Amino acid sequence: MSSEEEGNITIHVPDAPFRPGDNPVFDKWKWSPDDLKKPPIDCESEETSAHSRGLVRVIDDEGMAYGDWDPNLEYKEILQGLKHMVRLRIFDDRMMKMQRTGKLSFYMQSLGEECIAIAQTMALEEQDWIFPTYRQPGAQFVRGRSMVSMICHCIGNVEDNVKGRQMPVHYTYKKGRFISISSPVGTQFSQAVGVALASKYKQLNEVTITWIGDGASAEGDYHYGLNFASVYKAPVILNVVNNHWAISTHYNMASGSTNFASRGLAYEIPCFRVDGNDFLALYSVTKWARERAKIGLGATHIEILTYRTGAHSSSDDPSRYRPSNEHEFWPGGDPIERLKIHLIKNYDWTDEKHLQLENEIDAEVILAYKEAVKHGDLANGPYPSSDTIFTEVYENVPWHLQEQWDEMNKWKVD
Ligand SMILES: Cc1ncc(C[n+]2csc(CCOP(=O)(O)OP(=O)(O)O)c2C)c(N)n1
Ligand SMILES: [Mg+2]
Repeated sequence: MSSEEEGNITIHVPDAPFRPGDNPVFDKWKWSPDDLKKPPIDCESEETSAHSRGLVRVIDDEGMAYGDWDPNLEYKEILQGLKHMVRLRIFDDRMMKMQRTGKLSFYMQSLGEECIAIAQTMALEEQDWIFPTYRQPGAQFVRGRSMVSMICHCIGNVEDNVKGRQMPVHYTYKKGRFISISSPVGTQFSQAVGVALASKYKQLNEVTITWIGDGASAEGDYHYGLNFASVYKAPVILNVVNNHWAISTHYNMASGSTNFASRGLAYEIPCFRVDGNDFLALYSVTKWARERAKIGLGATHIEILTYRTGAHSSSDDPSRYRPSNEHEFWPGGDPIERLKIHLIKNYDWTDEKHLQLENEIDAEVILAYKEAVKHGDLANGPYPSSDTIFTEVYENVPWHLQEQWDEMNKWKVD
């Protein structure tokens, strides 16, 4: 008798719903922008129960914006959002090509997720703190970082602001309060709560935003963050980006529930599930969360529902583990296409203007790359000095590191 026949004692190990060769099917979305009203800013978490199980939307399938969550932004603000998103997509595309031709060692794209950090950072104030993952580089465009500086970092040349100490795309941008991305996933979640508490302690009008992936939300860091935010009412916006995949692992391995948003209700934190490819919905929910944090009512928890259209990184080949066309079936569509259609239908935007924008940005990226390599390319440098392994960590270098530094200097060639 097999163990299954003896009783239900085998461990259930979920598999992805679709594998290469399968025809992916997603349920058609049943939510429209009219479905969910904005709760009062001082609501109890329970009042967001429907919001956590439904989907906050503003832009419908035809590109029209309506409903209680419509932030009623001016045309120029929405256009600014579109420009940042197009900039990120073209930047990513060029950098991926640089990686493929050996000019960068590693790269990670935000393909299909460009909307998230851009819309949300635009909804914040400039003094607010950003604790990103590698999938939110777009926040830096909103905060004014130059592409040249970003490329210098990705190459690891002498102008890399982190002096070659980080992997490529593990940006940090002090002026924009964009905290260093860390390779161990999830660490930023509890750090963000700590910084938010520091802001509150100092009575500063600062809010902190952070993101974690569906996969990393299976880690303790996620729950520590939620718990501290709940207990101390930290002014923090806690986002889980559910893009369906954690490298090759489907989200059904990260949570036994298909809903990530409502997990925050157990911590009595208001929770929303938001269409992650809807610029206006993301902007609006983030504004709501910032307002609530600002008046001292604490954290908001948001599931951002999206789909990772690209590979996990330049080292990944998703055709090995999922249907290559799966993203085409995702009901959320493409964030840039959706905002573009919204602008064409409602404002002065046209396909021609969009194409011109793409061409301009492409030229801007090429120029930025040429400028960046003046400070060193991957093959030839110049690179940051090897001394930077030892500098800027301790005020006084401890003896055991000094010993290693001296040893290194004996062999040094740079
Ligand atoms: C603590 C830790 N475990 C494992 C890894 C390897 N790793 C890097 S990214 C990743 C997947 C993360 O997926 P998810 O959290 O869903 O974020 P996404 O890449 O989808 O944005 C894994 C397992 C890591 N970097 N750190
Ligand atoms: Mg993921």
